[in-house]
Amino acid sequence: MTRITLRRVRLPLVHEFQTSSHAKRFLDHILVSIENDDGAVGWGEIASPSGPFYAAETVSSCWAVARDFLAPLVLGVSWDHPSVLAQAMGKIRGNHFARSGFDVAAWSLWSAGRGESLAFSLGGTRSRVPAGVSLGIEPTVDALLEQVAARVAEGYQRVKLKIAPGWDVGVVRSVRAAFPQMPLHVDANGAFSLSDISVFLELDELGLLMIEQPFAPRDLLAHAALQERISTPICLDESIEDVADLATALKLGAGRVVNIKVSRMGGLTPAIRAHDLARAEGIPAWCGGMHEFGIGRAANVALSSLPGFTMPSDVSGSDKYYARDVTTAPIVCTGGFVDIPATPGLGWEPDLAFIESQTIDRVTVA
Ligand code: OSB
Ligand code: MG
Repeated sequence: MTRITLRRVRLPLVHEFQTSSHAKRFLDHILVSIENDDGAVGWGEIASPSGPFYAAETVSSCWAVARDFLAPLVLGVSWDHPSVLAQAMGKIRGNHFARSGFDVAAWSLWSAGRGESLAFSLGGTRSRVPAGVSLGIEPTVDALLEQVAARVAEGYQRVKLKIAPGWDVGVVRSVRAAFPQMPLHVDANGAFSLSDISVFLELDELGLLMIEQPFAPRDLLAHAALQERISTPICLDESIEDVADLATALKLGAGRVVNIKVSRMGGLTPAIRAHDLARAEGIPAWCGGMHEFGIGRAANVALSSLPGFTMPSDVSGSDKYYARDVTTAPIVCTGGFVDIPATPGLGWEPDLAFIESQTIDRVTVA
């Protein structure tokens, strides 16, 4: 590598997104571009939330770690496969969102250099990804029902609802009543505890595909205890930061489905390992998202082409979040599917002029 550029890019959200912890109107993500000795450039995205509410990282912490530790490390490693770079980055503890941006950039560069699509390079077997959509907490149940109706009309194959204490069984029951057959699941982002077990016993009656991350990320025993009491599969998200976490969770019976996120795992390389373990253990997997801009979203689409992703992934079209995305063409969801590009590399081209116009901070490390 000869040069690495980090750009902090701000895009407005078309619809405010509210979770159990916070509300967002715009997002700042960090785009990572790495340039090799031949002048070829690979792009990745650090899609950390701005605050430390989903994971410990923030955009600012990612910026500092990327500039001061990851970029110098990556410049000093010679690698012939992205997994070699991932191994070298393993020297840096945690900071998975930051690492992920570099890992995706390496995979983009490598697959493009071989003339292969990113999905093919990763071992993907699918030509299109079934798309699910994630809906935040709305001011009213009616507003949520409107959102669900709009997404179902667009063809999304399953709907996930964010829940939080007070916005739980009642809301989910209303959505279920209006859409009796729709594949539906809920995501608590760890906002409950075992003392709320009655909420989950009631949710267990609503025919949900899964209940995502009911309890605090590190509390695998609480998830195992709940899974013993309910028949709806528990899906872990925040709990699974590496493959060892997944192995431990499965051994404990803490869940029966796994959401594999490129960002949370620290990149495509560890995400593939988690996929391989889930598949070997017969655990259904799907690819989660972090409201990625087009570059991170393209990586999610490519990952979702692996055979173990047997459930719809959170790979909405760009238009669900952004009026204009950072790629020259947006990622589109048609009839409930996102097509996997066959063109070499990431499959969507960064729109450099637009990216520059939205850049609020930039640094080059050489
Ligand atoms: O828990 O899956 C989550 C977004 C930010 C933080 C946490 C989560 C999410 C999503 C986004 O659900 C889904 C998407 O990117 O489409
Ligand atoms: Mg989640």
